[in-house]
Amino acid sequence: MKAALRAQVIETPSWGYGNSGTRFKVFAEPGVPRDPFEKLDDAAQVHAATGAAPVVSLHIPWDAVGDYEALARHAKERGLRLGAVNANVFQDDAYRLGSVAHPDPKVRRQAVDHLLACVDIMDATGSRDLKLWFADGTNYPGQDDITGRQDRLAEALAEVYARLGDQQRILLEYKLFEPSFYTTDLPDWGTSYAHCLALGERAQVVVDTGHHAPGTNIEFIVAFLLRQGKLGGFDFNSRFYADDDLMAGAADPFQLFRILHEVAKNGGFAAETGVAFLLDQCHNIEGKIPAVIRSVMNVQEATAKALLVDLDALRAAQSAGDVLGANAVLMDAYNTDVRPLLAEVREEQGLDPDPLAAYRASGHQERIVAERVGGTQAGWGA
Ligand code: LRH
Ligand code: MN
Repeated sequence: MKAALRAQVIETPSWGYGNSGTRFKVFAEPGVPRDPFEKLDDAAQVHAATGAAPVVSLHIPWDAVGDYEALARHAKERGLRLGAVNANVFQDDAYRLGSVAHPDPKVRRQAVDHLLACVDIMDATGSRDLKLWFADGTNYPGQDDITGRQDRLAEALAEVYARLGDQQRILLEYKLFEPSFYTTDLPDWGTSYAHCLALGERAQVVVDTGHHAPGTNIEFIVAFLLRQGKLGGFDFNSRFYADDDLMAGAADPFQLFRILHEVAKNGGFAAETGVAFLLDQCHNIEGKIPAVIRSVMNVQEATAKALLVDLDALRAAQSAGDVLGANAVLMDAYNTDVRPLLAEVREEQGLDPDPLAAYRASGHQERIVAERVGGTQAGWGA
């Protein structure tokens, strides 16, 4: 168990260190990075404090630079590596009616060319995963042809899949709605799964915990995709209502535990299963670096509780039809305070048992507020 916790790798989002918020307001914060290099400097603080966040996912063009090898070197010098490359075909004016599913072949060409350019970036950064989320959809019945859009989406994905290198994957993310409000071309796990099956073994589904209808049993989706060998990764965050993108585990720690219980039980923590554990959050009103540290700690705590589940006792109760007994096995693990264990694991790794105290003591926050004056703070350009 301690070995699994020491080996845990959580991928933090470059955009989590920049300004991001809602359509109503994005609140800026002193000391925010002005470029991807400074975002990596902040990500390095999260890894230094937690020991569990050595990978940073990029978002293009938010993290566009002239020299991606230099960015990868900057990461390496700070004990980090560059993870998933997130494409962005949802902010260009051309994408009003969609990107890869747009009715106009010229716009589809523009979108596919961006996706192919992201694979070129992966070649430079050494990234394995091309993470694709499409805002594509319609707002009114009749606006466009539902199956026609699926054909266009499938054609675009096939072209990009063919371009992948041997060690590279497509992680296909779905989302119920927003910014499209009538149809979304990739609205749910089933649609993503079907497209991944059609593409091949190096196309897998991403489960963003904020992308489901209220009341959706996400751990069922996770268990099913793991059984099919089609779970590529997670975008962890939490929500009370919709795609709130709040800190992972903050709104519903029990759900995060139930999800990670299915991951643990179905071999999802084994490196060879290849599940990527990303955070995908917006820190509009809270301190960005402490928020990422807290989120990593929340995932660690849910993981430790999941690894504590007595699977033999659980299976025995399940096969005996002992409903309450089986439920009690899970609740015993969930109700166990794993913070002392995680503090011990950190101390054994030579880390401060309290990552947030370690960050406060680092002086990094004061330093970046003093140094990062002028220039344009990084944001998500929405
Ligand atoms: C879409 C999404 C996707 C990212 C974006 C930042 O809601 O979850 O993963 O590209 O957020
Ligand atoms: Mn996401």
